[in-house]
Amino acid sequence: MKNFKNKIDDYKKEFDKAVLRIKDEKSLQELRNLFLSRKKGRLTLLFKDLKTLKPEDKPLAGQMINELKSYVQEKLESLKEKYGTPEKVVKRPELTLPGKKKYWGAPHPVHLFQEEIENIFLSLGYSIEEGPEIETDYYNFGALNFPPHHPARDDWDTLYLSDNLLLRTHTSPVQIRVMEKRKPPIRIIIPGKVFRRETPDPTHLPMFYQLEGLVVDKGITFAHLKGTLEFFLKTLFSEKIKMRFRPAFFPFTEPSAEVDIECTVCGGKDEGCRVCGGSGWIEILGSGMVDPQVFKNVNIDPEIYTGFAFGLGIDRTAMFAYQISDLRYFYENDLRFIRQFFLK
Ligand code: 2NL
Repeated sequence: MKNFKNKIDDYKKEFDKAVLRIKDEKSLQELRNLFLSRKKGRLTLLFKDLKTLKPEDKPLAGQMINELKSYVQEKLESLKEKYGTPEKVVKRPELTLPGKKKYWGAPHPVHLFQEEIENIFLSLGYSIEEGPEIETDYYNFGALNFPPHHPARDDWDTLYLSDNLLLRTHTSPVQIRVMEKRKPPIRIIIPGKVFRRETPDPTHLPMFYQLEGLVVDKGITFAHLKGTLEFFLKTLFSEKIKMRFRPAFFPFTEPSAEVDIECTVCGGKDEGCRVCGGSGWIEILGSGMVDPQVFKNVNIDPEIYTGFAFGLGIDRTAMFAYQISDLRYFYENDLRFIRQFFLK
C-alpha cells in the first residue's frame, strides 16, 4: 500500500513537470495519451494494479487514483483552451421543434372597407381618381359655390397653411379638377384623406377618410341618384336594410339629401343606444344634384348636362359596419385590433 501511494505521488510529480513542457497541441496530446490513454495510460495501469491490493486497502487506493485522474483531467482540459483546436460543433437542425412563426402584418381595416366600397362602384363602371391633400382656397371652396362667409370656411373647420393654401376638408376639389380636364360622361369616385380642425373624441378626428362620387351626363336625374345609393347601401350592408332620404343643404348641390340607414345595433328599439342615440337611424351619406353654378365654374353647360354627387366618411361608416365604439381605435396602430379584421 505504501508503494502504491508513492507510485501515485511520483506520477503526480511527473505529470506536473510534463505540464511545464507543453508548448503546443501535439505535446498536449502526448501527455494526455501518457496518462489517460484507454489501454496503456498511467491511470488505466493504476486501476489494474488496484486488483493486486489487499481488499481492505482497495477503497483508499481507489480514491487516490480517482483524485489523480480528476486532477489530470481538469489540468488537461484547462490547457486545451490554450493549445487545443476548438472542437467542431456539428449543428444539426432539430426537426421536431415547432417552426418559428413569421410575423405578418395585415391590411388596415379602413383600407379593407374602402376597397369594399370601391369594388361596388367599379362594378357599376365608375373609375377611381386621386388628387392633392394640400389645396387652394378656390378648389376646396370657391369652385364649389361656397359663399364668401359660409361657416364651413371658418377657421374652426379648416386647417389653413397660408391665406390661400389649406388641407382639403373634403375630396370634392378632386372632382373639380377632373371636370376641368374631362368632358362628360363622368362617373368617378374619390377616396382619400381629408382634414378638419377637430379635437379628437369617439366620433371626430382631425384626419379621416372620405369617399365622394360624381356622375355627370345628359339626362341624369334625382332618380339616378336615389337608385344608385340604394344599390350601393344594399350591397354594402344587406339587401334587407331600411333606408330613408331626408332633405338637407350643401352649397354645391341643389336639391340635397342626407341618407340614413336603420340602426344595425338596436333596430330603433333601444332609447339609450350608443350607436344611433335612440333615433333608430344612422346618417351615412350626403348627396344631391350638382348645383348649376358648380358646372359653370368648370365650363360644363348646365343646360346640357346634369349630375349627382355624394359623399361619406369611410372610417365613420366602417365604425357602424364593424360596430366599433371609438374612431380612435382605427389609428392607434395596435396590431391586436388591426389583425382582427384580416383573418385570411
Ligand atoms: C357630406 C357628403 C357630399 C358632394 C359631397 C359634390 C362634389 C362636387 C359637386 C357637388 Cl364637385 N357635390 N360632393 C355632394 C353632396 C354631399 O358630401 O356629408 N358632405 C358634407
